[in-house]
Amino acid sequence: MKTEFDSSYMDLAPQSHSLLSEVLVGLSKHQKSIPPKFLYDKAGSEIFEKICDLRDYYPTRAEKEILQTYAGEMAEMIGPGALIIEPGSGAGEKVRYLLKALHDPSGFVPIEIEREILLRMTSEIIEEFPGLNITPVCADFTEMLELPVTVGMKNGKKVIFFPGSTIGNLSPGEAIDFLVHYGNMLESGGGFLIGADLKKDSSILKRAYDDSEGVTAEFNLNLLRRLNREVGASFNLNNFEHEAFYNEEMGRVEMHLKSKVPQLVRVNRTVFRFNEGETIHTENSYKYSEDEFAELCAHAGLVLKKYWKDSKNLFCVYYFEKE
Ligand code: AVI
Repeated sequence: MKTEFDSSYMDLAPQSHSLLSEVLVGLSKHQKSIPPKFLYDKAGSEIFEKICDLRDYYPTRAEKEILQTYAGEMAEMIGPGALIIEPGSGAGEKVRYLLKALHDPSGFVPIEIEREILLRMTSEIIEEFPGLNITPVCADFTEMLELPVTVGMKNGKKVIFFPGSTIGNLSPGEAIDFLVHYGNMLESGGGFLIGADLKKDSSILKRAYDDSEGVTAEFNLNLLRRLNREVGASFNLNNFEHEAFYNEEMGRVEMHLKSKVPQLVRVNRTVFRFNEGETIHTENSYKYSEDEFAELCAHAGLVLKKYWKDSKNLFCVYYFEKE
């Protein structure tokens, strides 16, 4: 059967043994932790979409305002015939602002771990942008996959689009590794268009990550539900609670799951002890000033060309070029 897009890269997603082994390693640490990427199973991704619409959660609204207002300027900087690569593309809502504004884009390469979401978004984009060459890649973008150099290749400049402040969920060291790795896919002069959350009053941050409707709590606790289902764990969700706070010294919001009682929990064949008040660290969300972010990216050989902020100065979208 003839497909309307290149489907050669639809099977690079990891299997569930990676979930079990990474969880066993994380729960064996002194500060128990689980990598944040595991928050996004199908249910988690749906809850995250609800978070994005919350009044208390400002980043999505602020970034959309920036894209709506300045996509034309961004397109001018990028130039005609560009190939857009988007790691962790999700439902692909934000890239549409960019694709609409770009002059004759040559292609789009979304990279997304959730196959169903990727397929839905691919067919929507095909319909909305007829003639655009689209190469969906079903993979975990944090695994530093090697995309064959030929993926989606045409003549224009390649630009990595990384919105949503997902870069803030990586430690600064991981963020540099990520930028270097993806930067290797670009020629000199290729670009990065990155959305990153700005530092601000901690009360605004607290509200955004511990919202009054309890949706973020549900998002965090869903991780335990996933582990019960997928790797034979015995978490009692009533015995854990969501915790989120701004760690001023580290410049990051931390999300934890806190044990309300002393308890034993089985994960597959291993039993873990939790003291009352002990936590599993599930996510960091780093916040950067404009200068801090430009300095971070300079470590990966990227030169800041321009940045745009929303009207309330909450969020920033940066355009960098590879040296
Ligand atoms: C996906 N990421 C950028 C979100 C953030 O703001 O760090 C994830 C999130 N966690 C809780 N709320 C939103």
